[in-house]
Amino acid sequence: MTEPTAHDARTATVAAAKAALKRQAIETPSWGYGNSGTRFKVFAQAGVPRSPREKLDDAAKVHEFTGIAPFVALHIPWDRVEGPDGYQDLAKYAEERGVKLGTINSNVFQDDDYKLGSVTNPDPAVRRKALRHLLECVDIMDATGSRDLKLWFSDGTNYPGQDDIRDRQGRLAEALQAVYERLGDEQRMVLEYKFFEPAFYATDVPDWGTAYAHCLKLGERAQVCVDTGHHAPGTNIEFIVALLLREGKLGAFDFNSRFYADDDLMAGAADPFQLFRIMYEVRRGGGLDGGSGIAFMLDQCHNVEAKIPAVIRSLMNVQEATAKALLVDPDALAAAQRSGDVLAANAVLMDAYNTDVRPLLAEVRTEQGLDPDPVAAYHRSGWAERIVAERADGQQAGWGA
Ligand code: PSV
Ligand code: MN
Repeated sequence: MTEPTAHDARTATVAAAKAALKRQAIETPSWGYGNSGTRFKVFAQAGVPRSPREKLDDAAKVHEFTGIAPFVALHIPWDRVEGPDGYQDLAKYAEERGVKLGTINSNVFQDDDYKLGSVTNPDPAVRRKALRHLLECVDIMDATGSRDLKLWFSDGTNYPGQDDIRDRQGRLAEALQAVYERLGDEQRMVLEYKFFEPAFYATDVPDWGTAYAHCLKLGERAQVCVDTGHHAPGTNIEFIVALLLREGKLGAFDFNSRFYADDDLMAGAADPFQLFRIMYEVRRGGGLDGGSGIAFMLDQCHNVEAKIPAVIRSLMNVQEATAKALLVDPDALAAAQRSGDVLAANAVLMDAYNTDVRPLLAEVRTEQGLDPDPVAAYHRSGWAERIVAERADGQQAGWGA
């Protein structure tokens, strides 16, 4: 038998990368299809959905052209539907269009009562109201068949002394415990952190450490959600990813890009190299293996760009970062690291990052019966023109700000 050559190793890496890329699934957010903006202005766009169903129609188109977006995340109350079977019917509607309802995102940040916080509010009546909403979200998960409940709290304080920081942690823990106890065996909660805004002095869940500490106490079905836009500039997000994966506590991603604040720009737009480094740590920690349990999701709004092509572009950016991460040669990297060859180790990563993976992804899509260029295929499809004509009347959906 002849020794395997470098060429054989490369062929095996590419084959494994293709298989992983074909398994990849990324949820798209219902709110990414609706109108959105900054606190200064929400710009309306022609053809924007007027209902949760129309958002699903758009999401289904995205999946049709990319093949990697089979789930759609809902945000309650932005996607509230009425009637005893409202959510079951919505789930059925989604399935008829080739997608499924995914993560249920709770919203305890857009009600006057929450001015001083939701689950950490000093007023027990407000805390009860917030908890009722979170439990209602689990009822909705039962109806939709969703696995994950996403929890993000805008809670925090603006001024030193405004409230007792320590007590607020206790109130938070109490609410999380109540939600955790309500979850079904197959359901999970993913706790998202964000270090600033709308509270600017002290945020109650500011970082991965706080989220991790709460999740650890709760148990296995409580996991941390990393929103890539929620860190201070310069934060090494891939380190957080590596650590959480190692501890079995990385439950979900909200992908987006951050230039200055929060999360409204396309994933991979601001810093594709950072996205690659994150995806490499995901791969290294087994997060790309089937059954890893990580919910990969976009959390973006498209304020000035066309929404559906922007969602498609974002998915392609995540896909490209993933493909590059999959091309890292683990044996060469490990050998360089073991021998302390700093430059060689760095070169292994950079070689993968600098590979043009677009031909590989075009091949993957062709093998899956998709158009190799999803954006062009979308533009050719006539969907954009159709929704502008059909959705001329009525109230466009927005994110409610
Ligand atoms: C908060 O900034 C956040 O990232 C949370 O995930 C919210 O639910 C989402 O944005 C709304 O877009
Ligand atoms: Mn988020």
